[in-house]
Amino acid sequence: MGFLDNAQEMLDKGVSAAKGAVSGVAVEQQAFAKAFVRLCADGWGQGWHEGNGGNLSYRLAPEDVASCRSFFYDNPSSWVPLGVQADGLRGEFLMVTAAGAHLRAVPLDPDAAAGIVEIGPSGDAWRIVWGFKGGAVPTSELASHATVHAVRKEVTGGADRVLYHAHPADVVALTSVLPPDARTFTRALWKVLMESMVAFPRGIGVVPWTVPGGPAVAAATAEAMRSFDACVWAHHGAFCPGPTFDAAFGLMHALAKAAGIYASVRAMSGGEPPFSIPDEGLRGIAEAYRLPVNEAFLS
Ligand code: 2HA
Ligand code: ZN
Repeated sequence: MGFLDNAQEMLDKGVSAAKGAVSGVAVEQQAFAKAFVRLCADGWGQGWHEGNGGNLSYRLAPEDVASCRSFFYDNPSSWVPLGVQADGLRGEFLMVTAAGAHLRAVPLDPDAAAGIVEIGPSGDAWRIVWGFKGGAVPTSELASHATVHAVRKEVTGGADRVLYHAHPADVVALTSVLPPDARTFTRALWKVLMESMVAFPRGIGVVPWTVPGGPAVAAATAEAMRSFDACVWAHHGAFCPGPTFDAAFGLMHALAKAAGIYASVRAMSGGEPPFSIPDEGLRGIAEAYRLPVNEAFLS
């Protein structure tokens, strides 16, 4: 065997050793879990997560499942009914925050304040395969997360993996001023801040007041998420999806900022903004940035 053959063999061995090492990285140290934790810390920093407010989920990619599987519990929990039918999620794995967990605690104890559930082969049940230490269970909004993940997986061809629920104060405040109507809400935000159109060109859906946690809010949110970029729950908060944690967080941030600007303009002027981006200006932004704009909301 010549020197080069030997070098190649050593290289191959090195590569397979490195692959082995990657599959041995603890769940908390894997890239998706670190990004999950970072979003929780960032959301807390924004003031969007009073007490146990808000929750987060991530649909694991096949490579994430492969690199986590050796850390999954030998004996997963028993199957628990999801309360909704999420056919598109059969056999998928979701990392989600725990019910009652404070998002600020996720960076301290990711395997107690969050965990991974497997969705059963019938799409109507879940079981814990990692995390949720100390008797924790998934977020009370798991039904909404699962239903919306199934819809976003379908409408984005599998691209969307993150779903973020937060309680930004100005977004919630707006739902006590504007009617629970997607067109009114979207146009109000588009017209006071140029970036709004760029961040949510398809618009913001609004679910009128509904008791959270059950199948009714899950169905209404999933319906809104079929066509809109994000969804607001009246007198409660917002749901933002995305292909990455940064995208979902950025969308929530843009929505919160636009709502804050609209709220301060109304406070300053005592009513509807006296000056704002005209309808032809909205169309101009959509054209300049080639945005998949919701034409029905342009005028
Ligand atoms: O997890 O935000 O909607 C607490 C909530 C419920
Ligand atoms: Zn909430």
